Amino acid sequence: MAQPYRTAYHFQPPRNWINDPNGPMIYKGIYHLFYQYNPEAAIWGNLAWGHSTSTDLVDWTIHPPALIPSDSYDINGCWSGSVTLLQNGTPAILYTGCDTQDTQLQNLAIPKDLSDPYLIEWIKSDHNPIMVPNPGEETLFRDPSTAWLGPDDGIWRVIIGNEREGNGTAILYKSKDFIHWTEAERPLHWTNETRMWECPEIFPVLVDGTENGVDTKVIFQGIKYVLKISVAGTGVDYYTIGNYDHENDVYIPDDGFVDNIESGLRVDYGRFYASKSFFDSAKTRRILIAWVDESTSREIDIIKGWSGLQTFPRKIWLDKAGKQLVQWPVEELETLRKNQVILPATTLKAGSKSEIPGVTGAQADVEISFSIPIATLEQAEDLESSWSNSQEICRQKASSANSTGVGPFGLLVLASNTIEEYTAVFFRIFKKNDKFVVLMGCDQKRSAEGFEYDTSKYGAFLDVDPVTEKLSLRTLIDHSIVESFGGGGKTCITTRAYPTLAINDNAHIFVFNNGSHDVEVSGLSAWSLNRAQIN
Ligand code: DQQ
Repeated sequence: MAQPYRTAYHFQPPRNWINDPNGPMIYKGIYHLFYQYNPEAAIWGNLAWGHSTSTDLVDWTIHPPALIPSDSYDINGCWSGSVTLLQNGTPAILYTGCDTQDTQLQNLAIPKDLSDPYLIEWIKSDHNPIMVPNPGEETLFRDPSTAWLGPDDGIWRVIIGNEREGNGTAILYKSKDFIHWTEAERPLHWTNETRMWECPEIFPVLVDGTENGVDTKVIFQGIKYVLKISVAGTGVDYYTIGNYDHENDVYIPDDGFVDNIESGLRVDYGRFYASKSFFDSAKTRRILIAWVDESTSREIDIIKGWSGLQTFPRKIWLDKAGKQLVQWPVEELETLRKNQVILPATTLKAGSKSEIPGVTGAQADVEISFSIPIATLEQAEDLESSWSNSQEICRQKASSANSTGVGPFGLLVLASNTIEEYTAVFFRIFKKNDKFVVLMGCDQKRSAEGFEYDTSKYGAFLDVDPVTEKLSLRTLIDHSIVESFGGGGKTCITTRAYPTLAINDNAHIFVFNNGSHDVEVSGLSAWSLNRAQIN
């Protein structure tokens, strides 16, 4: 069967279902990616830890699953978890197992042979389960994080996703030996703004203005912390930036950061969930990977025989202003680039569209930047005070033609020859109290000609001042996934698209301006991308 939606450089196994990334790490120079995997079907169930390794985060070798349901404490599924590198460098997996009653239990596994850099075989601890839920929380107790050591006491800490009395909670457990764990007096953090937290993570970030990452284990001055949570049932990963009070073992978000789905910061404003990060000691960076699910139906997944992708790995760091994370595809992606197309700076007329020629539109990497003259900015529409929610503005205003204002302008990707089909990634500029507000969006209304698989419109504000800065956009296109990075990675939107015309060689990329004012394209580079080796 033709498989136009399989990806060329986004990780996916040859067949079957995948979801959350689990326990990514680097060990003896080899990157390991585990993931929720159903070895038997293209639907969720029978969950094992699929396992792949790579030397460059681009090409991947698929190994047998590292964990499969086998014992009373995980017979109904080996669910999500994380890897911790113990003091002697031994990787230890903490994961959630489901028993026959679907009670969620935390378990430990370690490699059988530490001299094997591929860590093919894993042994489950005889002590399993090593953490059991409190009464009433049997199905609200999952996804252990990477553990970290207290600075003075040599005691391990780990957080587990939980809902307590209706509140999203990261419960804290402590252990001296990584085997015997007890629940701490208080959770690391909780909120009454959301329900169940899945896949919680806390990790340090530097405030020195560099893009370097730090090990989860390292604790010293000059560090801030990020708490990332995935809110069950919402498909949203969001995060706050704050401090970690080591004396009381609690996390405190900085002023202005909210544990709130409506107005909190999202890791990505599109289709993106259960992200997990790790410290890459080989390149002193922190890398984040997330699950991007299908937006087609279960029936279609079964027919095509697979479901789910992982994002391309992203480097993440704290923005200089300390107000948000910045994300950027790891530099190794650039080894796939070929046939660079550079277009000179040009005026993009109101109402115009022009093709970026010479690029394989189904497998591409595009970097474009715009500059908007101040006289044009002055023409921007006013941002109505009722429009505080960027997703809502995007739903209302989207990327349609004949707009009155500055934008939408940007890229039409996975576009058919005559543009009846396309996915629009765009900017729109609004005026608010003498300042300008930039909205970044992705509009899928026309992504699949003849079908209504997914007509979502995603949107988010981008913290860039168009008076003093260029508006940059980088978009990765890979057959059925589009990952976009605005403002150098300050706002990210990932989407899935299932074109019926813009398939393989029939996929095109256009630059467009549907606003009523001209804008300047100040730079454009695009590359065709080679296929990664994923087998
Ligand atoms: N997926 C896993 C759970 C986790 C959820 C099960 C998040 O451990 O809470 O496949 O997508």
